[in-house]
Amino acid sequence: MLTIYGVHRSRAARAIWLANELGVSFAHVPVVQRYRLSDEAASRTLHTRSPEFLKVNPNGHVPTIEDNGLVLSESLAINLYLAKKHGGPLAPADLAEDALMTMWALWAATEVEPHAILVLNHRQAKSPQERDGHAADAAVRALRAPFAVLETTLGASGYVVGGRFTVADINTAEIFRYAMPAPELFEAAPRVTAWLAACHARPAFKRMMAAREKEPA
Ligand SMILES: N[C@@H](CCC(=O)N[C@@H](CS)C(=O)NCC(=O)O)C(=O)O
Repeated sequence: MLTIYGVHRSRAARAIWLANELGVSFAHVPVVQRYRLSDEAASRTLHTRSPEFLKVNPNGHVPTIEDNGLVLSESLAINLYLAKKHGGPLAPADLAEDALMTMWALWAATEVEPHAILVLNHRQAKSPQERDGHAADAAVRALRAPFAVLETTLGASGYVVGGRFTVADINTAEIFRYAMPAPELFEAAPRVTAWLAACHARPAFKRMMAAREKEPA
């Protein structure tokens, strides 16, 4: 039995979207980020610094999964594992595709996510005091090159790897989603825009987002 730890309003969304795509049933443990809770709320909510959760992931981060005794963290590694375990079109068809999917996951995590998170945080922070326009603009500038790389990659087939929708699209799309508060990046990259819209039109993504909307913001 698969258990996914982490609220939908976290990187656990990535694993939940993939599990929905695979049609794999799972138990969901909605661990909340500690920083989102007041001390009072934290005393009655399972969160990322709760002692019982730290036993599962000493890093104090979600997502984490447990799958028949395997405990795994890091959202993109979780998705690669689940895709390979269950097979089918989402999974790599051979060693070369496996290598490419690993490469794109590491690329997205290292070249894109640090900047995309800054765009999200500084353009979408709830309070204007938390927004730093200069930091957001610098992150947008840093993202122009990776957006151009993905734009070229998608030109061949419309997908990241293998000419079909795979776990590589899910992992990459979930990171590019963070950059959505920067429409100027998408205006300059029509294929990336169409690809992300197609990813977001998938029933499995919509199901995850519908559950996410029900959670407190
Ligand atoms: N690289 C990790 C990052 C995990 C991460 O930072 N998760 C955030 C939620 S999206 C978290 O758990 N934050 C809680 C905290 O820092 O207390 C991954 O992709 O899984």
